[in-house]
Amino acid sequence: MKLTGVELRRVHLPLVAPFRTGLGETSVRDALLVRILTPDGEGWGECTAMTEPTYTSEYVDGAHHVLRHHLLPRLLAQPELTAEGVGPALAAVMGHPMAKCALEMGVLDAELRATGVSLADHLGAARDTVEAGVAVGLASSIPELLDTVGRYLDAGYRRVKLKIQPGWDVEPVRAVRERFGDVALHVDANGGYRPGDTQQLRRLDAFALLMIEQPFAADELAAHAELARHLHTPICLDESITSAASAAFAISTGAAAIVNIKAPRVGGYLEARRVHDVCARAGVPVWCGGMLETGLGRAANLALAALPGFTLPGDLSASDRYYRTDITPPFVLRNGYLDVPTRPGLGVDVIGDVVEACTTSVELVGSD
Ligand code: OSB
Ligand code: MG
Repeated sequence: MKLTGVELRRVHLPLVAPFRTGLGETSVRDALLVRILTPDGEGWGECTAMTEPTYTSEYVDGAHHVLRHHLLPRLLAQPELTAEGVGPALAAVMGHPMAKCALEMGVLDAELRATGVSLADHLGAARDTVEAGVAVGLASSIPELLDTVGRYLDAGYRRVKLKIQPGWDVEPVRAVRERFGDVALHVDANGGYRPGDTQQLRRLDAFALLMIEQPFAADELAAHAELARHLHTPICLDESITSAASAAFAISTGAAAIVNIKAPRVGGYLEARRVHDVCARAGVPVWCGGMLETGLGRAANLALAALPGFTLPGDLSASDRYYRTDITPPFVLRNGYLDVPTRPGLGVDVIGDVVEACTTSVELVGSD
């Protein structure tokens, strides 16, 4: 396949409610979409970098720049391209996995649409529905938190993840346990604790949590392994896992008993499948993380989450948990599950009018 051009498009989508974590607050998703143009048809990808570089070092303006000036020239110079070839074609550029993921996703969509294969089948999906979980941000009070969690449980979500930070941990978890009983519950700290906080984290052992996600900074692998020796609650790593190799190493050191797989964080859906394979061989359960994606990223995440090793519910929620109007037909909950798209490629089409209406900039980069 020869690329004839790539469109970079920024869209602003207001969230139905602000999402607050220890990293900051998001109320509008400033998403960067790529449209891959080929003589055999087009494909869409989504770059999930956030507005600010607070989750990892990537952020949307930086991703836009590296795509425009470093990644697209390399990709467009390829005489022939396959989705498998995207990673190697971009390997000379260090880092920027979310920007790279968007391009590989767009090429996968174009290639699989042209050959009539769904992303789920291509990756090796083992199921056609996926259990839906929901991530709940920091709240301003316990009553407000209980109200939010109650509404999600009423909607059918099968697992709740609470964002925590020092000063907002044991009390909110206790309150949710007391009110909602043995609901599947876990917490995510986005690296907000320090190794000296071990005694405080041990207090969470009283609440039968499924896991505690990323208590310490991304590079604190030894500290996570040490914490695991003092905690009954399993430790899950998110930010620390940047590739299949880093997953294998984290598991071997005892730093990760569970892995959150986000394709954008590891450079694409093909590397995400390799992370899944490494974890499956080690007997480590995985689940699919989210980045407040539009329907494009959600479609791809559902395909990934249908692989056999994804044995825990992910941060995969219905479109209406994020957006009043999504850029694809909305994903809806059915008895707490979401359908895995079955049509070729990502299996979803963007709605032209909606995309146009929320576009803030668009640039077409040609092959010469
Ligand atoms: O840590 O999983 C995280 C969103 C942005 C950056 C980091 C994270 C998140 C989420 C969102 O938790 C979950 C979702 O998309 O539903
Ligand atoms: Mg996380």
